[in-house]
Amino acid sequence: MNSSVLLTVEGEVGKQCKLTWNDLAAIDPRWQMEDVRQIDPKRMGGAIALEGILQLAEVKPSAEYLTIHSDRSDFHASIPLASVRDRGYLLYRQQDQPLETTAGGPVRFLIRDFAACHSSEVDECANVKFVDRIELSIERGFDNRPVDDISHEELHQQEGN
Ligand SMILES: Nc1nc2c(c(=O)[nH]1)N[C@H]1C(S)=C(S)[C@@H](COP(=O)(O)O)O[C@H]1N2
Ligand SMILES: [Mo]
Repeated sequence: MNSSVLLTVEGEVGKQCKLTWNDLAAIDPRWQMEDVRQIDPKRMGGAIALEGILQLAEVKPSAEYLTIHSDRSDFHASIPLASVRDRGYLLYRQQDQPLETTAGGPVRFLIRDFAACHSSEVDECANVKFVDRIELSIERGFDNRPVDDISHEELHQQEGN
């Protein structure tokens, strides 16, 4: 498990990355947050700051958008990179174990001070679960977050996505 690729970082980067759990855990401690309860009391576990991942991948100045993909569950959010650069995190661990699927694992995006669902681009819906790919791009990428209360409600009725 610890040697399988959990997260691909691609697009407007100098170095495309395919990261395992061990790679995430080995990122400089200055980017590691031990307990995300400090930014969201509903969540538990350890996270890595988005900025740590961006530096690892040598993000290019041309990157304007960040698209967080869960290809496995077909859920995707694309937001202006500048709007989350200093407040985006990737939750990936519970002590020394991978984050469980029930918590959105093995990798889950989490934004500090997100807005209510579909009240702004950077909303709770952008806290993508089961993230497998992060894409940096010049133009806005694919986004299939629910756009209104009805589609949002339908989404929440579905089990396990
Ligand atoms: N992969 C995936 N991530 C997702 C969703 C989803 O359906 N699939 N729903 C989003 C929406 S609309 C919201 S409001 C939050 C809800 O997070 P929670 O279930 O942990 O409260 O997750 C977001 N992340
Ligand atoms: Mo949402």
